Amino acid sequence: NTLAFLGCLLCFVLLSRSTQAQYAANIIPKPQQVHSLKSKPVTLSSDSRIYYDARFKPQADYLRQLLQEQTGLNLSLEANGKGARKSGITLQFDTVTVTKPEMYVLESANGKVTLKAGSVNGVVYGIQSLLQLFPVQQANKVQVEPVKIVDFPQHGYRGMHLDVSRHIFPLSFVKKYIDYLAFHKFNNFHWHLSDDQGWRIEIKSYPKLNTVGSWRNATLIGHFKDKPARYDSTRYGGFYTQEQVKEVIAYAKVRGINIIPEIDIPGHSRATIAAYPEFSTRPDTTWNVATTWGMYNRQNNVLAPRPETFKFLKAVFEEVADLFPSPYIHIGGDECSKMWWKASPQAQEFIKQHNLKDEKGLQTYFVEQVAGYLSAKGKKVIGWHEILEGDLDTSTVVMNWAGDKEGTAAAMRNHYVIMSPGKPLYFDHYQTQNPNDSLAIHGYNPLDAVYNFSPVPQALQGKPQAKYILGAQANVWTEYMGSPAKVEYMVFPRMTALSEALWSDPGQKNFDDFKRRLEQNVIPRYKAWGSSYCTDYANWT
Ligand code: TNX
Repeated sequence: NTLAFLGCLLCFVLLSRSTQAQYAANIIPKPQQVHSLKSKPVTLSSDSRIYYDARFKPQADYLRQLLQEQTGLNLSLEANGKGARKSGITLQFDTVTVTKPEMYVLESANGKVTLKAGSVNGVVYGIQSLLQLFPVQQANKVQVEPVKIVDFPQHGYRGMHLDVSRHIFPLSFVKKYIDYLAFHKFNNFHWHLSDDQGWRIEIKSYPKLNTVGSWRNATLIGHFKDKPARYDSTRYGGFYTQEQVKEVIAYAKVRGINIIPEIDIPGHSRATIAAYPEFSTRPDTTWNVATTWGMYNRQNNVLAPRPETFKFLKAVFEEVADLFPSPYIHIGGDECSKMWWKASPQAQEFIKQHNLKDEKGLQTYFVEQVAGYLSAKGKKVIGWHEILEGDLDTSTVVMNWAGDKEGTAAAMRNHYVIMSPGKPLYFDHYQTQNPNDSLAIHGYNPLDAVYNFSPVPQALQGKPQAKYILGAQANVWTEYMGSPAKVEYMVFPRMTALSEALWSDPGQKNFDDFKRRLEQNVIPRYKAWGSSYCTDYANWT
């Protein structure tokens, strides 16, 4: 009797806990609305099915795969968007209940799970929340907590960047990185494909970009746990073929992620002029692919305004535009040192002939030429905020790596802006003040600063121009990240904090509650994914 009584008590405690939305209360990023429902948990077992609207077939496959990884259950699929006859999960197309972009409504009760969305992104986000309604490891029979979630993002552009020039990573890791983005409800992956230290995408019309520009004589040694990190002079490099790039694009598409490729011009072009010195201001000289990093003021990395350079840029950007479905292509534009143009009679002559004001005008000329090639392909341009040094038309989207002041200025000039301020969104900076931390670049961007970040600058709040702030992105420059493990260590858990800063209602932000959810819900997932992460994140704030 006593045993039976204790058993009942345990049942009661367990049931009442579940009506408090125990798991839903731990979801990251925090959903806009969570309502506990009075119902038993929904049981999924091997004969449950995934029902799907035909529009969401790839996402039904994606859900099946994630569910199998997390629980071992392998559910079969059935094309039927109206809903379950047996127990199961329905991915339903719905634009009546679902009224906002990227929104989803997830309900688990009375033996069924229904996920309503009007877009691929909405379904993907509902799937991520669904998988957080039960423990990270739960085998065979899955109990889904009874709950209704109504959810949509606070900001439309939620991005993560990865620099594959300073270090290239296996294709499998690029895909894993995209999985990380999908889990965190990001919708844009900014792929930094060219820089001084290496050209990383196959370009068929200019093959020396790959035979020469993709390789350098510098390899990072001891970059992660071992110190001190340093470069030696061994050969390093590689590039992604166009077939591989297509594979990644398709992989990202299923997960609701747009890929924005960046080819960085007219500065940061050392790998290009190493391959084709005729595009530099000193065509008679040979240049090596860069073996050190920095602003490169004194080392040439700038394209010269020659007819053959523009022919080259047209061909490259056309190949890139044909490959990537993204409506936006990133053309770089950052840190272009003007001294090489100042020192070049040919560049000076070009400035005069084209009635440009000065070197800044020449930079704008480059941007406008490329914008023209891209607009003929139906694409718009994104560039780092330095592109605003000249007069540009407002169709160009500004990616602002400086602070609120520059972001505000761009918005006041009626440019759409993606905020990506070095503080706190450069994840190549340190996240701890531990003197023994793995080598990173100057600067300290701790977890709480990332969590408390808000994309819309104070000065724009309440102003009509606030609408120009599309959202934000964190940048992962990889000068000291020579392996996937180091990248993971630098992005986790800061990426998790950023996901909430961009997705969730700012009125519900609470750093202590975030840390609790991080520890109870997300860190176990880093472990399940086999990912590195910084364990020191809380001790240095
Ligand atoms: C500046 S910010 C760069 C990158 C470096 C980074 C290091 C920007 C657009 N350019 O080339 O990798 O600093 O933090």
